Amino acid sequence: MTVSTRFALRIGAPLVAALLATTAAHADNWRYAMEEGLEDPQGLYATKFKEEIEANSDHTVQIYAVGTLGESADAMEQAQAGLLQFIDQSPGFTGALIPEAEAFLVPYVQPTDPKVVRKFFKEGVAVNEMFHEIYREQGLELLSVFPEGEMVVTTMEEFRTPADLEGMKIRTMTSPLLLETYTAFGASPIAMPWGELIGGLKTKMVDGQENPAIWIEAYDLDNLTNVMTYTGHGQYTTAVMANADFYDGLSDADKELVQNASQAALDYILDVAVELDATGLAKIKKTNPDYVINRLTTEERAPFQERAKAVEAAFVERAGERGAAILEQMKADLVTAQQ
Ligand code: 6CS
Repeated sequence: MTVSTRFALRIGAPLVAALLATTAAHADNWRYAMEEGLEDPQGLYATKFKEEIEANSDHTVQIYAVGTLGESADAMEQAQAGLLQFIDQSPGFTGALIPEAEAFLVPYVQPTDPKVVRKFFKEGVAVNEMFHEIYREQGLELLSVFPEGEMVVTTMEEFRTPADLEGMKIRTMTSPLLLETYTAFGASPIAMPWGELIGGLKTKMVDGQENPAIWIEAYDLDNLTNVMTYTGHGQYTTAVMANADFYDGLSDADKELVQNASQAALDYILDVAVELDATGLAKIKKTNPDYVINRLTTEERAPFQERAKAVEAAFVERAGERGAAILEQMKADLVTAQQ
């Protein structure tokens, strides 16, 4: 007879069941860090995730917004060390750690048409099936990947050709592929964390940057530059992860809770992301009527697309066969999503 059976016989089965139930319902406070504020896309996702967890369990979720735990790279170290249970970090930063994540940054592979974006992220094979194992290798359980809007370049001067970009210092996030992209596009890129960008624009350390319209409007980047240009080269993508050891240590019920909350938050953000993109642009037009908004024509995009081939080659060189397979699948997913 095992110790637990003897113990159960002594104190009675109902009491044992009650004790086990208490243990199972043990309430934890889970820490969740993100790169944005509560009103921004990452904040809307995180709030929905928190609501779902708290409505369906005794656990609580504490959200740490941008700036509260350092820069993106600092938060990632804390998540990998298990000090944070959840983290939202974008491939624009994760690419420095996981080269395959830079697939989301390769120019002219991501969808920009709002009708296509939802399908690409919701049903795409690459997004939903090919990254899980890769993030696991870095101690991360990938939960959701979602878009925040088309990438737009804001600069002091107008540009329509790679030659126009010559000499312009463009700030990028810290994934190496972004430096390669803007070098290929003709500019002089400088990688820096988010916390340095506004100061960098004010002191003229950089002349421009790229981000989606919702973010440009929310953080006043339009008032620090003169022109915004739609080049059609990318979609701002972000990803939510859990610390893998923490996730593996959860009960089956809590794993299901986390997966369900992630799914609900993903469905929600996929519905609002496209709307947010349009809202950001409309607000810029209203509050900053003199701001120049250019959209490159198909002909004007062609030389940038041509130069993007070298960026793709740099991606494959770093991310290897696995990266190449992801990129091919993304291209196929794009075609499927466009149908
Ligand atoms: O440019 C950046 O660094 C930031 N852009 C967005 C849209 N979200 C967070 C990130 O840090």
